Amino acid sequence: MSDCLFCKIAAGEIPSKKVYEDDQVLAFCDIDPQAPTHFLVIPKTHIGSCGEISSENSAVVAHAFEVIAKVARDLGVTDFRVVSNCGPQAGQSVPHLHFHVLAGRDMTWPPG
Ligand code: DGP
Repeated sequence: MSDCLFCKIAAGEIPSKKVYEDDQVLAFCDIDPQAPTHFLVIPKTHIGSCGEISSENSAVVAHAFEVIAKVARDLGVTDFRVVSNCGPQAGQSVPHLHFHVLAGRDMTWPPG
């Protein structure tokens, strides 16, 4: 999508601090970190949110979770939280599927 912020980051049109990249996904540091480690993993293809995951596109979602585990291992992180906000009421501000990965501090439950 031409007007999507994360599509532009995936395409390299907007700079980001990358922690991992391959042909399917990009992982990069969140601009407003909520924990000592806070990166986002996005599919390079546009999927609006978790609500748009289907059998047609779920392979990239599975791959994103492999990448989450790999990046966590590479960073030496063993305890972490994965969050995906779906829709504005749930706190989604960027309408391109992304998984927050947060680590390095105690987490509370339930999330606010
Ligand atoms: P959410 O609110 O769940 O849709 O998460 C969107 C996240 O994206 C939020 O934590 C801040 C981050 N973010 C927004 N704009 C940018 C940007 O231009 N660069 C980076 N690195 N992160 C961004």
